[in-house]
Amino acid sequence: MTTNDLVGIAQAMVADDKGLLAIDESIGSCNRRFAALGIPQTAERRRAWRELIVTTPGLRQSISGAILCDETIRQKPNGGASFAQLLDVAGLLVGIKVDAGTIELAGHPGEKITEGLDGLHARLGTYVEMGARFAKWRGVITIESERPSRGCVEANAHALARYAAICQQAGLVPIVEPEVLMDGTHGLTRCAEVTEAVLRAFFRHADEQGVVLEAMILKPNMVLPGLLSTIQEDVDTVADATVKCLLHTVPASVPGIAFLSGGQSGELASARLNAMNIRFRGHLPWQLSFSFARAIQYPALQIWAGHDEHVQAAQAALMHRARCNQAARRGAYDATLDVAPVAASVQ
Ligand code: 5MM
Repeated sequence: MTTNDLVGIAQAMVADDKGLLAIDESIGSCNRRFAALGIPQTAERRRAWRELIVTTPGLRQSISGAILCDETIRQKPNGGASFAQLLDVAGLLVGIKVDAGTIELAGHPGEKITEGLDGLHARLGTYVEMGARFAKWRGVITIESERPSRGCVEANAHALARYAAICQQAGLVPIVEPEVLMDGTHGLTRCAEVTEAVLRAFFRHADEQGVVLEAMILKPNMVLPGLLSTIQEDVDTVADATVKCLLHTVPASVPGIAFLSGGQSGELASARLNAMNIRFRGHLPWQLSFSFARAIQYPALQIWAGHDEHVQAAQAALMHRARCNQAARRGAYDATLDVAPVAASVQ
């Protein structure tokens, strides 16, 4: 895989107003979401849910690629082909989450560092053989009165940059996901300050580690007030603050920015992405896209609820959210039409 090949894959990941579908929840995260809906927390039900998603008819019209987790890429869907083969047949690029999750950052109580750099190059080789074309690593940053610390921001930025360089060496396009969490009472301005600091630190480390910016995708949070903030700014204010933050920090060589949804509702995530594209499309150096998990998977997961007889209705709901987000990339999302049409038909 040459650097030019990687650049081509990165561009394809954000081409044609499509976006990425994150179905890479770790076993623990997936089980938590299943438990809330009374779905059995088994490898078989996790496989069935992921198979429902990747076999959704027409997914390729709105989605360029899907991010799997280690369990899923090794599972065999019912038809016998691998998930990577299913995605390939469906016309989607195969991605893989390669971080090993977060632990408490030593010396920084309450803050997290992401693990997984040891042995990463060898693991990536296995994923390439399985059909993966891109990878993903998430760093987690919390906002509180004295947090994040400089040590936490620097450690996570360094890990993300090392991961990205190793991916490119192994022939995978890295998705770099530094997530500033929405949890807390902080306001929009504080989120903007922290997000700017985190992105600045990442691109400084990326430069030092030799990351080819043209061959990566950034997956940041939007700039939002904390969930418990008493002031919740409107969609246009969020759009302006987010784009301003990105213009301050993200080099023009990066081909695309694919947002995480972070716990926003599907409708709000679409509306905010839509507002960014209405206000700035054609005036930005990078594509503004999406790499949502919850904001695409809900309400399809609620409709499915673990029942095979609900598969078609759940796929229709999933496709609806995928189309809404593609429309948002064009600045053509109409929130007044965003009623999940199949939800009422499921008991
Ligand atoms: C922030 O989470 C990522 C995007 O999902 P949302 O759009 O729902 O915020 C997501 O890709 C996440 O990184 C994966 O689900 C893996 O998370 P865990 O914690 O399960 O490793």
